[in-house]
Amino acid sequence: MLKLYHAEPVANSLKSLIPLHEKGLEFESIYVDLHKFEQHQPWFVALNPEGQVPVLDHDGVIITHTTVINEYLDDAFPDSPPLRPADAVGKARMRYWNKFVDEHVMNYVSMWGWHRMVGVIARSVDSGEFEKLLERIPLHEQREKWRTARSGFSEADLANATRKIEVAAAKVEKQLGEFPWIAGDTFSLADANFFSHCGMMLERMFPAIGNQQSTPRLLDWVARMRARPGVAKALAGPDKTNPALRTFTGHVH
Ligand SMILES: N[C@@H](CCC(=O)N[C@@H](CS)C(=O)NCC(=O)O)C(=O)O
Repeated sequence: MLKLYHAEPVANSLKSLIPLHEKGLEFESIYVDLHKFEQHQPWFVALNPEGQVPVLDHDGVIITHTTVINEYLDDAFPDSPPLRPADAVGKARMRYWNKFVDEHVMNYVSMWGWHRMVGVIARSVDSGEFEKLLERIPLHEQREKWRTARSGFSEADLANATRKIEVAAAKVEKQLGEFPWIAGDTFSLADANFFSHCGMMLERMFPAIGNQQSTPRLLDWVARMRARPGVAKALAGPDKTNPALRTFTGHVH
């Protein structure tokens, strides 16, 4: 029995929902409400001591961290459509792009998301209550991120994040001039990764970076990603994002 504990279909939660749907695997979807800080509740921290989503439970075996979860799903279910290239070169290319997204993209798009969205949520909690919430956050880095989201990220950090996103968009645009999918001729976990962390929200969040003039191939790839039945199913999951804040995500409603 497979269970996925996840939040809205965006970023890390979407990144692991996509392979589950692309592989056509049956799983129990357990929504964790980040707006209510459920990820820091004792029941959830008992499951994942890092207090973050998503978490995969496969017959009682707990797997965390999306890149690990996604490779695990492909290893554990070899009879459903593979999501990694079959050859060694393709596999290496896919791992290279996953590493690139994990190290050079995810945190920078996330910083802007936290600046524009999570900051609003963090500021809606009064300061005494907020300090109590912080005490429950297990990871030092996440505690600091929540604190900074409330007070505001620095202009220098935000400018650096924008620069990283510009570099990433140009790099993927170039790659898509050589191959139809990020790691080569077939859809792979690298596509799920870049789409969830950057591609799906690029045009809405960063119109000066992602647009028909600068990144036409990337936008065509986003449309091809959305047209995949597995990706469309993953995107249709529960979404409690405040509609007023949705402009900043890649959700199309
Ligand atoms: N490296 C982890 C990162 C997980 C992560 O950052 N999850 C976010 C959601 S996108 C989260 O749980 N944020 C809530 C929090 O940290 O309080 C992974 O790949 O799964």
